[in-house]
Amino acid sequence: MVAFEPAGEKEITRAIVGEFMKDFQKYAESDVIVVGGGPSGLMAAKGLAERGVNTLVVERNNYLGGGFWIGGFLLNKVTIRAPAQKILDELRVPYIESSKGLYVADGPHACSRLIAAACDAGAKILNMALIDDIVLREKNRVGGVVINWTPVSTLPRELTCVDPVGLESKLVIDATGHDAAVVRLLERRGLIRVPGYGAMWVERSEDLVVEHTGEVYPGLIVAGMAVTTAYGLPRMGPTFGSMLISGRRAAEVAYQKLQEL
Ligand code: 48F
Repeated sequence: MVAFEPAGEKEITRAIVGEFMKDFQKYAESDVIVVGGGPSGLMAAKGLAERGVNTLVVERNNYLGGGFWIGGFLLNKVTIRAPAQKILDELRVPYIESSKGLYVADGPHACSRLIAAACDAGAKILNMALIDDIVLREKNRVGGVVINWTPVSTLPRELTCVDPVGLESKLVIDATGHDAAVVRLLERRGLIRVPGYGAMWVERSEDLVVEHTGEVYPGLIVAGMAVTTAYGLPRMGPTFGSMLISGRRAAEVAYQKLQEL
């Protein structure tokens, strides 16, 4: 027989609310907010948190990982082209070489290890929260994001109107995948032109994504597939090497910018 400690409903509720609010108080102001918890966002958050940067990941779903669980066509094998398999080595994800320089791993294994690595590094995660708008400061520099609970976005306006809340940060990273949701918010305000991503061409896309990862607008860094949308680059389909390397690069760029602020 197992005898559990006598903690009831009220203690459980207080534990959840108390700890959540402690984090929320602190992360109302972060060094970096990463929007989107897919492979690029998680790599960016991991890289920053490892350097001691206060990093908050805002993710609209109740899970993390984005497209990294499934390798395409509902099949859960993920592919990675060299040299990105070195990141799988660092994450201790097993893989096989399927053809020269092309590696295959199990999506759930790779994705869960990456999530754990970002959390182990100290990145904080806010789930079920959607980016609703952007905070702009002097000279229209990005200074944070406006968020609302994901379920609020599905409520009919005539039923209720729930104001969002604002979070401040020194930098924001748009890692929202094809949507490039933060970049699109700037476009909506006429501050940036967004060409949208081009047709599939993996051998060109991966190199270009890494090359273009960086500050797309003052205070806003773009990573992962959002880079293709922001710069009109070809899409790449189901391969993830450049997502991981782009996320790592976004962390390096953000860290450098933080030193200069
Ligand atoms: O789509 P996603 O995995 O983006 P990524 O890191 O990787 C792309 C690949 O998965 C794949 C590909 C290349 O391999 O073509 O698509 O660039 O993860 C994006 C995350 O952002 C969240 C979304 O739920 C997902 O977890 N997200 C998207 N829009 C918002 C958001 C938003 N407005 N607010 C908060 N989270």
